[in-house]
Amino acid sequence: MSAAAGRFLWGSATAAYQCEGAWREADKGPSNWDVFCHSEANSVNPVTGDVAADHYHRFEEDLDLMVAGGQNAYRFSIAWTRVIPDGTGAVSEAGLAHYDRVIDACLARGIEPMVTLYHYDLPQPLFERGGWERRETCEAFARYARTCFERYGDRVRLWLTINEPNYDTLCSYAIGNYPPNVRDLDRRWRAMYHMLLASAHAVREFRSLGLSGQIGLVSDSYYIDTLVDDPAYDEAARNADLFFNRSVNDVAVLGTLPPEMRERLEADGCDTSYVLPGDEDILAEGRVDFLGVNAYERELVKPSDGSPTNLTANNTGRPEDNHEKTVRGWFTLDSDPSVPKNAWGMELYPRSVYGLLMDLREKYPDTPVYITENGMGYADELVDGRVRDDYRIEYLRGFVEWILRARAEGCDVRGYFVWSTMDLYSWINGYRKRYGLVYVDYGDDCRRIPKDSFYWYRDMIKERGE
Ligand code: BGP
Repeated sequence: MSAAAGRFLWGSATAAYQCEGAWREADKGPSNWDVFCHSEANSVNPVTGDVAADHYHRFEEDLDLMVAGGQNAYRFSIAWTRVIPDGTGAVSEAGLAHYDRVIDACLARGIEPMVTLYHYDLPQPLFERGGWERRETCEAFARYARTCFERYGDRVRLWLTINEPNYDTLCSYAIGNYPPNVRDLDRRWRAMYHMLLASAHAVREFRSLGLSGQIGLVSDSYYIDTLVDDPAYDEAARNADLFFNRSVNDVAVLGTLPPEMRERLEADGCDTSYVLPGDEDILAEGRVDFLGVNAYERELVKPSDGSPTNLTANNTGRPEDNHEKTVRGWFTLDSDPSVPKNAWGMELYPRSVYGLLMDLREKYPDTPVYITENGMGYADELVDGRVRDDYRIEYLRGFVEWILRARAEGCDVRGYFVWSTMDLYSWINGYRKRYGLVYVDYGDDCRRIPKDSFYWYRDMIKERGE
């Protein structure tokens, strides 16, 4: 039994491509993000994760800081391209050995490792053959997952299959700001379906090995809210819930596509021929033990007037740079002028997590939840050797309060992970947008400097931790 078993987990999170760097070290193969970042398509903030926060070389220092910060858990992802460099071929002993060292370094420090198998970075050869639009990727993922379970299953108690099927595919295939930069909802639903199927395959592999740990999926889930209480708004909220939440969570937790999902897609003229006979058994057997929830903001909606729904992403912090993509009339996004937002348009509304947890308890009463990400992006500045990020402390404190309240009222929440452990590459947002509890001075050899929020988190865990 690992050090933190049974305790509430207070940790922080990262993802391989965003922090490791070492993009060509040992046997590592290229991922879609390596290639995209080096291409002309990467034009909004044209930087790469080649070095990122150099976590590949500094994970021990980062784990030492986590210990100093009172944290008892670390969520990180394995780069598929280190373990199986081309996605489907030979397994790399060097790649496997790297994560042996990371996992062992966690355990030696009393830190519970929570391992994500897939966090946006797909081996480039699989990507070039159609990526998540193809079933072949599900099978390749199952093999990769099994390789990791066999190697680390004796030490890792908490596994996560795939990070954010909803948000990842929205960005990659609907908004089009992530590779492959497609704007086509049909292709988006297909890719997301295959991610969910791949997750179910991995869960089945996990079960077949009879390991003692638990396995979940990470879902970016939203408290769906309206400013007006009337039937038309309620319907918009139900549609948005299906679109953002149930399309992933019902599949992962209940093991089945919501029946109205397929009807709705077909009514929209979407092709659903990728759903094959026999899949329902795979999905049913691939139900998760727990749900990882990335909770940042709510989705505020109002009725659609029949015109297409706008989905927006902002990667620069400049409102004029919103990317928009339309969905066929399910709901319209609303805005509440009384709620503050950060520079990238994210609502700063901690109460949303309470509504979300209550909703998850109602829908999936037997499924424990971990908040696998929550954090605030800000263009932090290092002034006289210190980052005074009171804005972040206020946001995180609000979330912690509402989570603990939901827990006290019976929600089975078992852990909380701040995004992110240290500053890292923020996808298309580049490096200016920082989330870390620890500042990374990119101009000074990636020197680490704990921010005020790091100390606040340490003291809060001491006071509130169980
Ligand atoms: C989540 C992702 C993370 C992280 C975070 C912040 O959706 O799982 O990888 O990046 O969001 O988002 P961003 O960096 O785009 O601001």
